[in-house]
Amino acid sequence: MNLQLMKQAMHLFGFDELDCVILPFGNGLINETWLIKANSKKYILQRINHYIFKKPENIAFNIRMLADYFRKNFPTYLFVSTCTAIDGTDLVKTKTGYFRLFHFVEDSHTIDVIEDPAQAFEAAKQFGKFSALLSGFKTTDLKITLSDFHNLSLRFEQFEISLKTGNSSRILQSRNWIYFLLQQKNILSKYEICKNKFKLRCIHHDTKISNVLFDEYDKGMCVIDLDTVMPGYFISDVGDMMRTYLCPVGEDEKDFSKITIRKEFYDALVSGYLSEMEGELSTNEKKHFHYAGVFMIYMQALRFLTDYINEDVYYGAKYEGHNLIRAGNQITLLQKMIDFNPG
Ligand code: GN1
Ligand code: MG
Repeated sequence: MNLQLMKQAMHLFGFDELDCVILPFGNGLINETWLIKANSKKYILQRINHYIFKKPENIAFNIRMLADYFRKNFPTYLFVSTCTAIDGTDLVKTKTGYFRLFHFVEDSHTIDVIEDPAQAFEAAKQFGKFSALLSGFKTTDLKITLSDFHNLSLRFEQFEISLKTGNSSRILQSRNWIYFLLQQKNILSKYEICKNKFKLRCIHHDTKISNVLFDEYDKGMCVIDLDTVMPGYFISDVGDMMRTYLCPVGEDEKDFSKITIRKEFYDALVSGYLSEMEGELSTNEKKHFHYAGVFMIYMQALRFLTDYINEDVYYGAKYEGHNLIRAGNQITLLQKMIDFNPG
């Protein structure tokens, strides 16, 4: 994107655009992020993808409400809130979309690839802490920023629709994986039975490792990227951690022989999460840790394959067949997760 457009956004936050050094930052698939250096301080500027988040003001509303709640009830909790623009809002609208700005948390860093079980423990502890501290918050006060985001029934339905309306040569090309995913429909049946027994909580819904800030000693500081904080079930957060922490390679890896489940990371993740959520989760919920992983990996495999069949309209593709690779990667991981015995 044209640097001038980000500079215009910074201007609306009261910065002299000539003072701003702008660098691309992070690797999210949906929003765009930059690191800004200005007045010898660092900031994070983000443009919200408003084709996906159709009401970005709902995100801003939720972040404000959460910030107020933490300030009042847990003043020492590190909550990364947004900077206020000149017009008093925390979300500015320009011709090219909606921008918001965060202070960069000094002495913090993020991790892109998880290499040590201690990092899994720390991250899971931070996501657990986030939901545990918010257990007194009225979940339904949160606005829905993406409806049915982790509703597996809907994701399955969208997959079925793509099989009727999607690109027919891509359907033919993916037939083995389509068949595999249709055969795993028992994961959906289990979700439909279980979900009503799980408590509706404040759930982050995007618990990948790069959404945790670590300090210089590699201790977790807090969670970031709060766009999808909504009422939900713990299986979303625990499951997405399993999807992204247990395997030594990420969802873009083409060599599927590298896909494995690392038990020591599983154990660290579960104990990190329980170190904050033990007293919150019901006995029934605690029996569903392994299922959480299966649930989220299945959903992501369905989403990637649906997008491939629909010609990459949602995730985009860096090369022809990218979403097919991602789907195959997640299907391989799903099979490994199903076979994995946590002991
Ligand atoms: C998207 O943009 P990013 O990378 O934070 C997606 C997640 C997927 C993830 C897969 C709003 O997250 O649900 O798990 O890609 N977010 C949205 O990499 O769809
Ligand atoms: Mg995200």
